[in-house]
Amino acid sequence: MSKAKILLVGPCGVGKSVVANFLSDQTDILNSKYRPTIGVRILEFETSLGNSLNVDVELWDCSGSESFETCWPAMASQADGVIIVYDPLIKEPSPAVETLFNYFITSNGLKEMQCMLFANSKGRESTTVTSPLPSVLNYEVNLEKHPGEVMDNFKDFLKKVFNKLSASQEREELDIIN
Ligand SMILES: Nc1nc2c(ncn2[C@@H]2O[C@H](COP(=O)(O)OP(=O)(O)OP(=O)(O)O)[C@@H](O)[C@H]2O)c(=O)[nH]1
Ligand SMILES: [Mg+2]
Repeated sequence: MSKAKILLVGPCGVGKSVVANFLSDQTDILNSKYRPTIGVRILEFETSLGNSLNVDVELWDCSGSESFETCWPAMASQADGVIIVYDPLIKEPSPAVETLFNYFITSNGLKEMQCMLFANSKGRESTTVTSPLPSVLNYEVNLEKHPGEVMDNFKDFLKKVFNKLSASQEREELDIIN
């Protein structure tokens, strides 16, 4: 069974740790008080993608604080997929979604399909938002009202990431034979 390293990145306080806890099946996620992540938290779990396909996920819940930008190279290294979480009600987030995309995707040699945006308005009313990166998958996250959708979007994303991983692996195997 293969394993994918998936990053959750985005500004401080946008809900990355809450989303990480939800995706890794931890309970009581919305009642906790804000505890900024120090550096990074790595959550390892197995999840089912249907058709008796189980995969291992290493979910890196990264701090959004500038003081941990020195950790970005270690976070980015060998990443297979990146979820950028942002608050659609904040006009000029820091770091900007574009900055994160450029660093963790473009400069990191990943393809656009290895990235997904989560617009998390944290249960507040949000008017439909324009995506900061129109060509990248962008989902509105509402863990309070539609948790199932968040999980479905995550699993669809994982399917794409694992398809890409197995295609690369097959190519490497063919290169060895030829
Ligand atoms: N009500 C509600 N609160 C949320 C939701 N998502 C996040 N929060 C709250 O927002 C605060 C920040 O959430 P975190 O998940 O810790 O934020 P973070 O992005 O991990 O922040 P850093 O670790 O500092 O980068 C916490 O108090 C959460 O409980 C949500 O969907 N609904
Ligand atoms: Mg956090």
